[in-house]
Amino acid sequence: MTRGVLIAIEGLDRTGKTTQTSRLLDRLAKSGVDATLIKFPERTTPIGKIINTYLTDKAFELSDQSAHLLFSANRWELAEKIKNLLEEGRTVVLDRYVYSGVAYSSAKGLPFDWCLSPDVGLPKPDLVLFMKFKNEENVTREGFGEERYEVAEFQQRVKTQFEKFQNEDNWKPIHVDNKSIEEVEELIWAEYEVSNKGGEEVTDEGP
Ligand code: DGP
Ligand code: NA
Ligand code: NA
Repeated sequence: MTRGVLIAIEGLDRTGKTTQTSRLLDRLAKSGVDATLIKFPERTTPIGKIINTYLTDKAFELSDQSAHLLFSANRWELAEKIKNLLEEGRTVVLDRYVYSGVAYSSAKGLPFDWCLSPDVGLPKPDLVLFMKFKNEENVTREGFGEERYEVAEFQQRVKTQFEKFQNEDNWKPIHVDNKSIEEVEELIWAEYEVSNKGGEEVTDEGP
């Protein structure tokens, strides 16, 4: 059986990732692809509950290193599930992944390679769709500022760290400036189709 495709959607806060991951899921379902959505941080697991408190309660103190390792551990909580889904041939869509892990923590000043190391060994995405804004439009979106990292100046530093991944072979920027939700959906679908053609088996003849 062909292994499923692993897709991650990445970007700063309030850039439309959650809207677009759910649209991608709908679209995959309509084209007959069995896909599962996993959102990181997954706030309902034992470690995810601590992360949720950290993000929503600005008085909850945790060293930057501890926070970093918890976010990574949260991905490891789901690693086996992701691997199994892919082995069963299912497509898995991730709303944030290791790239957020490195970008947010290295933006605080932790060394980039140190940030990467606890995530080594997690399943590697075939495709990373990076929601890319030229301007900092995200900071003016409704709800911005509610959680710990939603501070304009910090988002700018996270953006700089995310861009260090731009030469990775799986990295595809989605230029979202001035685009409607529908237009962004089309851009994402087009990237999915291009990447999927590369790995697809040609089966135009019956068995
Ligand atoms: P979200 O639920 O997608 O809005 O994510 C919550 C916040 O957590 C958001 O500001 C991004 C941040 N975040 C996500 N993953 C990680 C991570 O692995 N490490 C750190 N430090 N922050 C992360
Ligand atoms: Na957020
Ligand atoms: Na989100």
